Amino acid sequence: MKLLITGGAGFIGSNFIHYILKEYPSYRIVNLDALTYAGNLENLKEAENNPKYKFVKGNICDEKLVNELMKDIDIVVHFAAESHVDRSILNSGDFIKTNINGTHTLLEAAKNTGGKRFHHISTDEVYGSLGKNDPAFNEKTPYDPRSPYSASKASSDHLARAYFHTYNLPVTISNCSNNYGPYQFPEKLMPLFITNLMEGKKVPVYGTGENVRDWLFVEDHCRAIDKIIHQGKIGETYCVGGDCEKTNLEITREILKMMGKGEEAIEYVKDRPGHDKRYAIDFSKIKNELGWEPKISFEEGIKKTIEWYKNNQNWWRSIKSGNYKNYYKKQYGK
Ligand code: NAD
Ligand code: TDX
Repeated sequence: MKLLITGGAGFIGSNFIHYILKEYPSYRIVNLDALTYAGNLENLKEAENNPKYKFVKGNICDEKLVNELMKDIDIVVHFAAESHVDRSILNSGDFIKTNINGTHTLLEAAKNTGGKRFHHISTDEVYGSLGKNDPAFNEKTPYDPRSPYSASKASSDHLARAYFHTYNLPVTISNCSNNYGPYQFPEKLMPLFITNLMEGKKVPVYGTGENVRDWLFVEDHCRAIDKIIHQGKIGETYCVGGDCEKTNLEITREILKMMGKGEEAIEYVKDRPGHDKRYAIDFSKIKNELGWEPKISFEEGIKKTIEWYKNNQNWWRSIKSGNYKNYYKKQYGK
């Protein structure tokens, strides 16, 4: 089995590559990543010398490159995206290019090279924002994206589904809730707060901190994707979640407690424009049909995550200082 993994130098993609190399040592992996600000080859140091793993620096919008790579693979697992909501609010151009045009380029290439198996990684944010007592999102929830990021991901989901219906492309889609764990770029809530506290800085809570997210440890997400690419039904969508709804303040206080800090480390800042109130996922479909459910409790996951950031200070300090961008040059001489 040969996998084309897009965006494998990012947070979830790199965790997935480590997962596959460990669980399926006979599989071959090609990692296509443009190394945007979010791509970091240091995430893949341990894979670099594995003969089953190959890195290709390139853009998923590059039709020629994508067509060439697609010829020789069995399945695409498509992670590459612009992924940060706040950046999409400041400047959405790259979100449209990568998340919509990039996904379209990959789908076209998969169609034109004999109909390659295609798994599209998406987010719960396409379903919009829930009220306090609304039932959790499921696969039938109507789309209602509310940020440029979620609108671009919603478009890519529609394209993926359209390629299944129109061209019989063997597509599956997963819509997952907030991930956390090792290698997450320190712009997202958990790694930003953990690393700020290690640097003696405050943590910026947006608004009143009452927004709710459903948290899933990244390794559990990798296991869900494993189930879907091996046993998932073609044409289907699977919602993946952590059964772990928490307000941002609850998360913040848990991190403060575990890091021996008090409330004075919180700085309440201006709210995110259009800030979605609550996300929650009903994952009964993947549980009943594929036997997946999260294994790692929040207590265990957050402990592992904080430990990882404590033990890998070079990793995040080199990101915060900007030095991580030299790694590619050092390794590949370009
Ligand atoms: P990330 O921002 O950490 O990584 C994205 C990766 O994609 C980077 O390595 C980047 O270099 C690469 N990339 C960006 N544009 C590219 C392009 N045009 N061509 C090639 N490579 C490009 O993102 P992440 O958090 O790992 O998210 C991965 C996927 O999972 C995304 O599709 C995201 O929408 C989805 N998702 C994320 C979460 C979450 O909590 N992080 C939850 C649900 C779904
Ligand atoms: O500094 C901060 N302060 C703060 O209060 C940051 C960065 C975030 N927040 C809040 C905003 C959200 O309510 O914390 C919550 C989580 O924020 P992010 O980490 O930016 O994640 P979110 O916007 O929920 O989106 C994430 O989950 C779904 C990923 O970034 C997306 O890629 C994924 O699709």
